[in-house]
Amino acid sequence: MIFYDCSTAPNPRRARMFIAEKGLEIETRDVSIAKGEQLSPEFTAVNPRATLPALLTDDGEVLGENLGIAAYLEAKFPEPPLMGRTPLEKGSVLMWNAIAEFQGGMPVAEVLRNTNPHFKDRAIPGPVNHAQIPKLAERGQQRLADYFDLIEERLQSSAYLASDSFTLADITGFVFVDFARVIRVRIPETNTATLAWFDKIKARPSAAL
Ligand SMILES: N[C@@H](CCC(=O)N[C@@H](CS)C(=O)NCC(=O)O)C(=O)O
Repeated sequence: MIFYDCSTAPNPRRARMFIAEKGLEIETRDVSIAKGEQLSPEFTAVNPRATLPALLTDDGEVLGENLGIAAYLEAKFPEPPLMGRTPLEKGSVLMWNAIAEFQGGMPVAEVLRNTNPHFKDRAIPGPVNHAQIPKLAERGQQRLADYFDLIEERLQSSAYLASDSFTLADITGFVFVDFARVIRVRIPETNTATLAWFDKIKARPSAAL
């Protein structure tokens, strides 16, 4: 297998953490988004969708979405389970993973990619260029505030996002909460359950990679 990573970006970090939590060592190639290498002919020959992470599997196929990569590795290396043990847990992991991605990660991306000049005409990742829409940044700030309320309520009664143990949903949640620093947003000081959850995950060796 070959893991295509980018050390500075949040989505590849999710896969990097998942691989580390599984205790796997996979040959890794770093693709620099800052240098635009994801759009190079060399990388689009690997992943035509021009996004990271990507995983070249043992079957010679390329998986280019976090959820696809995680599902593949979970099926191939079931221990430790990171996508739920029971039917209910499996459903809950995918539900909270989607919430963390679309209600947590997406608002951060909406703010960053629609305001930062570095992302001019690159408001959406992928091979096609898209213009920035600054109004989306305002909406993103509000959505992120709502998301912090939502996970605080959940974490007041649950040790982790999807269940009582650490899962893929916590990796996604942690990575995007941490990445919100790029738009100068932090966990509100009053959200004590979220702060405790964040510190607990930050202490895991996989979070330092
Ligand atoms: N839903 C995808 C998102 C992948 C994604 O958007 N990755 C970003 C890095 S965080 C990217 O490849 N950006 C390339 C670009 O900005 O051109 C996944 O989970 O893998």
